Amino acid sequence: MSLSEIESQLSAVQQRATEDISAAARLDELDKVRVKYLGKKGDLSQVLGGMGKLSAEERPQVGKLANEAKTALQSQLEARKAALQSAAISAQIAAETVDVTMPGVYQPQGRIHPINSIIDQITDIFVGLGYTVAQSQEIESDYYNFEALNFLPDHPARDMQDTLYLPNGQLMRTHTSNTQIRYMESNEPPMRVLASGRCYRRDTVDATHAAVFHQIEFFAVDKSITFTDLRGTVQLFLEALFGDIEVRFRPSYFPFTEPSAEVDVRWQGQWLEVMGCGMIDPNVLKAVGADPEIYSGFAAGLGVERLAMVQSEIDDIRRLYSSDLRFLKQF
Ligand code: 2NL
Repeated sequence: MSLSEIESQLSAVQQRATEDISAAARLDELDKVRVKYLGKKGDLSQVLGGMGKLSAEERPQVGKLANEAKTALQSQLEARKAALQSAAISAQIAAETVDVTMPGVYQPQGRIHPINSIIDQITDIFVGLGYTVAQSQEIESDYYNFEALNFLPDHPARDMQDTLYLPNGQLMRTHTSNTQIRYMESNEPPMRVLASGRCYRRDTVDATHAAVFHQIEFFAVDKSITFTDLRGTVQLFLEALFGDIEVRFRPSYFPFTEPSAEVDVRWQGQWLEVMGCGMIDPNVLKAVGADPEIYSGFAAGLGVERLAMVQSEIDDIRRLYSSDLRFLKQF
């Protein structure tokens, strides 16, 4: 190749490279262009490969031209690279820009459901008295739901329970007392415990009955617990919950307490039944391994829905489970 041929090839390579550089739309494309023209086996090297036949005077001229072409292409590559990088950053900034004038997404404020709210209030009262909070399973065996609680197989009170039985012989607990039996089995007196949770019954749902409901029970076992302790605890609890209020005890019957009582509060001029209670039956203490000659205890239970309905003047238990925001917003 002659000097003029090499010169014209060099300028042709340079022109194509310049076009390819400006056409590269991405950084990886640009790098391919760099390799194609300036790489070891690139177009520029190929042209210089033809230098072999030139004379000693001509070679430095070609070398100079080749260097100039190389430097020019390198600076074009750098400029294009910088332009592509800044375009990429601008695009990213544009994509991530927060439009502060856009209207906000309405996120209504949640609130505590009246059932949970009353459980929280009652829990706070008893924690303040030094009670431990306990919970246990809702699927239970006959033993923990009935037998340990002194419901004998032929006991009429057992028929009073409309229980949901499972195919495997277990049942849905009808009260939270299983928690207390389990707690007493694995702890030694003295103890003061509050149990709360969901309970189940097989019942037709109406304004005052739900198939799933909540119960709270509390109990104390120690060496000299008396009915007076029960009377005082119930009074203190109801006053903490309802304010200054009249409380009366009526004799009653439960299989698991003896003696037993039902508790009424005077509410808007009426006596309203709010809970049941009594001294833990010696048979229940025996079932959990506590000697009734040494220990005694009291226990009480209340229906949470009923208490919420009294406290908040709710006329139908089903409102508590309707998920109707117009209702729930009032609490
Ligand atoms: C009611 C009455 C009551 C109890 C629950 C209880 C638990 C154990 C031992 C003795 Cl493990 N008693 N609980 C006692 C008396 C009444 O609930 O009307 N509940 C809605």
